[in-house]
Amino acid sequence: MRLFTCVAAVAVFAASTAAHASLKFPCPRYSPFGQDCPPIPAGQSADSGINAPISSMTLGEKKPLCKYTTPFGSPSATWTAGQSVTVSFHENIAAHSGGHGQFSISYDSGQTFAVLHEVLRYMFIGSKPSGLTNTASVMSYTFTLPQDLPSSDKAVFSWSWVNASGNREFYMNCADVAIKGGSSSSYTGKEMTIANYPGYPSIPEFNGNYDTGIDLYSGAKQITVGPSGGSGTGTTGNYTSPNPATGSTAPASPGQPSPAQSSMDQSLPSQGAPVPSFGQGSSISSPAQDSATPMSAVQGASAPATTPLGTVVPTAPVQGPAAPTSSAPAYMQPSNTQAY
Ligand SMILES: [Cu+2]
Repeated sequence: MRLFTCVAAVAVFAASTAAHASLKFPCPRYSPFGQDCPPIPAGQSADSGINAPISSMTLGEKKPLCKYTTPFGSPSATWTAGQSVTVSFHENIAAHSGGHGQFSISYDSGQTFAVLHEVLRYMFIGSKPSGLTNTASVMSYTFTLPQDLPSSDKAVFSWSWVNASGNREFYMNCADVAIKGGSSSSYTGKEMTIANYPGYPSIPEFNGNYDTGIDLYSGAKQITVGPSGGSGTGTTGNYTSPNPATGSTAPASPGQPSPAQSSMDQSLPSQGAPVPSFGQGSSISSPAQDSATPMSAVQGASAPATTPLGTVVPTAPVQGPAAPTSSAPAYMQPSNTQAY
C-alpha cells in the first residue's frame, strides 16, 4: 500500500510537469520536451519546468524574460526571411481558457523583442469557449516570416502568452534561431507586450471578455530591431537585463523539480475535470471538481511547500486586493480553488 501511494504520487507529479505550456519547435532553451533540440550548454541542466510561467503576480514570482540567459551553442532552427514557418507546442498543455499570445524576435540576446505574429484572445483554443477550459485544440501555428528580417546566427525567437483564466501569469519561452537570407539590416514591428510580470501592466482574468487587456497589444509602439542595434527604447528595451545575481538563472539540481515548478504547477486541474461556466465567477469550488483533482493533496505531501522560489520578488502594488500573500503555499491559496 505504501508502495502504491509512492507510485501514484510520482505519476501525478509527472503529469503536472507536462501541463501549463511550452514551445516544442523550435526547441526553447533547455526544454526536455522539444523537437530537434541542440545540446544543453555546459553547466546548464534540462528544464523539466519549461512549461511553467516565468512570472506569477498571484504568487509574486518572476524569472528573466528568457528564463535562461545562456543560449544554446547552436540554433534550434535555421529559417530564411520570407519563408513560412510552423511552430508547435508540447502536446500536453493546459490552455487556461486561451488568452493573448505573440511570437517575437530579438537581436540583442533576448532583451528587446519585436512581434512577428500574434494570436490574440484564443491562443490554443481557436475560438471563444462556452466556459473555462484547459483543453487545447490548436497545437501549432504557421505564419510567414517578414521578408526584411535581418540575417543573424544568434537571433532569439520567443513565444509569450497571457492566460485568460487562472493565476495571473506571463509565459515566455526563448529559442535560439538562425535567420538567413534577410534583405535588410533591421526589422520594425510591434513591440512585444509584457504583462502580469512585476513592473509591467496587469491583465486580469478575462471572465468571458476576450477583449480584456487587448489595448496593451493594439496600442503597442513600433520598434526597430537588428543585429547592429535598433530603437529598442520601448517597454522591452527598458527592461533591465536579466541579472544572474538574482540567482534566477540557476537551474534546479538535476533530477529535482524546482520549487518554482512545484508551486506553480499546483494550480493545475486534471484534464478531464468538469468545466465550470464563466457565470460562476472566480469562486469556483465544486465538490465534483475537487474530487476529480486529488493533485493538491498528493503534492502537498511531496512538494517543497515552504519555498516558492529562490527568487521570490515582492509583488508590485499592481496586484488586486484579493491577491494572496506569497508566503502561503500555492495549493492553499483561495485563487487556486479555481483550478483554471
Ligand atoms: Cu498553467
